[in-house]
Amino acid sequence: MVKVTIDNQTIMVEEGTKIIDAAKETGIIIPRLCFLREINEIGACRVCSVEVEGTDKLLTACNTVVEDGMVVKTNSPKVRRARRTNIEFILSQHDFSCATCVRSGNCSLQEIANDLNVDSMPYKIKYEKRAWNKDFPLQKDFSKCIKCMRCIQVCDKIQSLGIWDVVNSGSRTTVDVSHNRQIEDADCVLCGQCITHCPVGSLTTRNDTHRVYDAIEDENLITVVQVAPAVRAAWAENLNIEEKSATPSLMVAALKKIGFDYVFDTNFSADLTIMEEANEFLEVYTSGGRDLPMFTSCCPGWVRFMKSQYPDMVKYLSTSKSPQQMFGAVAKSYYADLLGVDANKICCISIMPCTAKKKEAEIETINDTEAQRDVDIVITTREMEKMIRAENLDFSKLKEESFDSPLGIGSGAGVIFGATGGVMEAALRSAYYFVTGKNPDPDSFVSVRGEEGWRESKFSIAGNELSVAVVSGLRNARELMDALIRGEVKYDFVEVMACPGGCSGGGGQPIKDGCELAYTRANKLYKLDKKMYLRYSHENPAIQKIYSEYLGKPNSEIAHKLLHTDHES
Ligand code: HC0
Ligand code: SF4
Repeated sequence: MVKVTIDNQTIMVEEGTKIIDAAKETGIIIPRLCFLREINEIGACRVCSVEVEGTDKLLTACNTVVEDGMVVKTNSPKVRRARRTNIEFILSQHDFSCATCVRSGNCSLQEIANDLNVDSMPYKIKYEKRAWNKDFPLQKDFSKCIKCMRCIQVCDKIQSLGIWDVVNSGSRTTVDVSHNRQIEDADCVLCGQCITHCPVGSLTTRNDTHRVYDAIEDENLITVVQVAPAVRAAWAENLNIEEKSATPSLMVAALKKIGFDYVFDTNFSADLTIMEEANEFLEVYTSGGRDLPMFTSCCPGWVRFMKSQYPDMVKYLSTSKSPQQMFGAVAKSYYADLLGVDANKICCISIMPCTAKKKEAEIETINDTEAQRDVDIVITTREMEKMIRAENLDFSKLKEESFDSPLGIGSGAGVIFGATGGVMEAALRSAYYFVTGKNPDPDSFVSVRGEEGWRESKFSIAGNELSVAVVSGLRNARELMDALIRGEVKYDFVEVMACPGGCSGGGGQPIKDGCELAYTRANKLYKLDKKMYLRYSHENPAIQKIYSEYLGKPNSEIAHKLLHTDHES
């Protein structure tokens, strides 16, 4: 232990503690901008500067380790002046048109500038302008980049992709796509982790809300919206609604106010995915002779990763489409028939916690052969939040509403898709039933849950030994793939989600700078599952009905046409 005095308060802390953490123990939160714990502790923004007795220079609290006897001042006049100047420098290279910025009200730079009472700009403002492909789901605005390096580090350390790098020098230094590539050629998987870790509005998602409004206004279109599992765990985080009131049913009510004709649930098609994927897995497993596992394919970030990093392994992906795409395919066939309308009258909109889903919906070969898109428009949870805000609702007066039927009926197994391990757990609940004819205890497979980036479990179902793995975060996925290829590990079934923690930590989710909320949200999903009457995908009556009336059985010819895809084409 070492002794440190911070703002006249002396405490003992463990050796190796950083000043920023020691200060926290004394109740002082040192402001920070570029800091991301264990990912970006480089002191680039110098906002966390502090005075240390015996040194003339100010030191950065995020990466300076305390020494025995150190005396630190975290808010002296010298510190305040330096912080202010640093922020003014950063602002001098930043387009601070806050009123039109997507991060206004949720921007760490805006907040710190306000906290430091920056009320005028002593420096000339000059920011970088560069072109960007406006159609790409991930958008970069160079005029707002503050060169904090977070995106570079998250992409490199968490996702092992290295899409971003520092370019140019001197006052023109900025962050751009690495190796002089265009973003669309750079193997970006669109997980959006750089967006959720950007402290300002430099990295954002393409705004598709205008297209949604146009569809709602178009009297010739029927708007059918699906809401992904993980959205319900996060939708109200930045909406100032008490947590216990922020139910999925209140979210449905808010969506109805926006004017969608039908509000449905991706949980329905998550259940459908389980029917197809669990049966596909059992077919692969029982046919034997395979030395490699079947991989889940519902995360488009992971599928993009597989295609660019391990193209020879793409054939091991499940051919089942993701729930998002299955929903669209069913909405424009089965549901169009139920409504008695032409499929082209239906505009299918998804609300997803994900940036990559925007691109998944655009993959030509994923769509049904009738030359129409399964899903027409994808917006993220954050875009939905903006649309809800625009309704000016008094949530205390808003009455809860249920999802519409039948594509709004989902099981608890569908709900947990939004957490890492959820697809595996849901698939095992039903695979057990398909093999034995009996339901397992719904909590039989909870060992696949957890916060480790790479987890393994073994199960025995009717004498069949199953070895499964669950991975989230692409660095973990890369390690697993390399270990599989080297023959160091062997699994039958592997679930991969690109975002750490799965979709609940997705790149389209609400941003709370500095907070990693994936597992808090996952726990909300587990609680919802636990409370549900339906906990097995195969018991969902709407699923049983669509098979008896339309699809026949899992993996039938029509199921294949609508619900499966060839990732290699
Ligand atoms: Fe997910 Fe999904 S669980 S990928 O994270 O499978 O986006 O929530 O909608 O499609 O269901 C995202 C979330 C989904 C899909 C589902 C899967
Ligand atoms: Fe999208 Fe979920 Fe995959 Fe992240 S984990 S890329 S949010 S589907």
